Amino acid sequence: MSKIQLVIVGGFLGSGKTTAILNIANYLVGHGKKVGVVTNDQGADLVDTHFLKLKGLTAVEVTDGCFCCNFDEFLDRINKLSQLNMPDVILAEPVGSCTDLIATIYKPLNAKNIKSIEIKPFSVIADPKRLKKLILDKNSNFHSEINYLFMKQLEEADIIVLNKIDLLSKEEKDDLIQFVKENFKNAEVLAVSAKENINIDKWIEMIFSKESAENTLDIDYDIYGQAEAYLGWLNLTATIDSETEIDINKIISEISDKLREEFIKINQEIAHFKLLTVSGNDWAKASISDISEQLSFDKRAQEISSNWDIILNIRADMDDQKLLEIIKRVLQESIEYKGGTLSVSNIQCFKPKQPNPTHRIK
Ligand SMILES: Nc1nc2c(ncn2[C@@H]2O[C@H](COP(=O)(O)OP(=O)(O)OP(=O)(O)O)[C@@H](O)[C@H]2O)c(=O)[nH]1
Ligand SMILES: [Mg+2]
Repeated sequence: MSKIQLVIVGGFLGSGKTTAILNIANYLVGHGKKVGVVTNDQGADLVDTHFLKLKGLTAVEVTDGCFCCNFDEFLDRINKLSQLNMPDVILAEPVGSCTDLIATIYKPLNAKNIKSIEIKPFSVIADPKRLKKLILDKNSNFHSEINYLFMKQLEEADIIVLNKIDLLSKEEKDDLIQFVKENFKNAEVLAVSAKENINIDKWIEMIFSKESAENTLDIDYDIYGQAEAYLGWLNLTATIDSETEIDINKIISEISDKLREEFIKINQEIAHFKLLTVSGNDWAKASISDISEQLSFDKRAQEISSNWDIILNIRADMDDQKLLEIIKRVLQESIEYKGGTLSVSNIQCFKPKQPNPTHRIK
């Protein structure tokens, strides 16, 4: 029996992991491979899992903590995917606040000597604008511990994938590639656009032709834990009902405009805000991965409807209770004051716990 190839795609919140995974999966499926995806989050009710399923992929999730702290659940999901569709390739997306995966996933998996799995090199995606703000210009609103986490994520990469190059000039792109090459000498560096499908084939070739160097990070878990603790986390599922038909694209834009205004007012940074709405077969998805940037729609709804399911995930450098207060106000102003009814079925709001990996092998 041939081995399942396990491809892990990490990187900071909002860097483009899910977009890239979708593109890699489409490419592989187009080349006759069977693919499964494992998503991951500190909470439940994930935009990513729903989105990938809407796109026709088989996706399962590890919730309520990162892969490293839920190693057995991670293995269990790989087994589940094997039973569901015997994939040739499993693409796994660790939560964007997680690092140290070589020591906590790669090495433990190898130590277990699981015959059915072959683990491929570790790709870490970087959003170039965030990279510039955090490391090059050092002018981000994030706490310095979050910058540390961002750096550590890149340090352990076998392949650093500079994403979103469609948003850069040639000069900006060349400067950033040079910077990454000079500062992260252990990694291969590749510039791509996951959204515009630029260089995804080159990346896939790199993933399947190389092995991980498995360089264990030198990392201070107190700083790493503090970085995670600074991140307010909010996952919400709800339905919006109205007596009249709703243009959900307009509501999504209003929610995000108000949210950005609130963050700009208090000078705090969003790591990633993403929202998925579904009504029958129609759906919309949008996200903000930096307060200085406008909302970006991955897909707009095609129709108007009086009833929408909504999943909202937000991660920000903000106290969780303050984040909850802001979200409640924003939703009230964008939905309830406009005559809609918001019925919340689940809401989780917290700070991630101190990372405590199941295994850590230096
Ligand atoms: N312009 C541009 N936008 C991109 C690209 N890749 C991703 N995005 C956008 O960036 C936003 C975040 O992308 P995701 O794929 O959700 O990022 P992620 O890393 O999975 O985010 P988390 O799971 O929350 O950590 C979305 O709005 C994407 O459409 C790209 O290559 N170019
Ligand atoms: Mg994602």
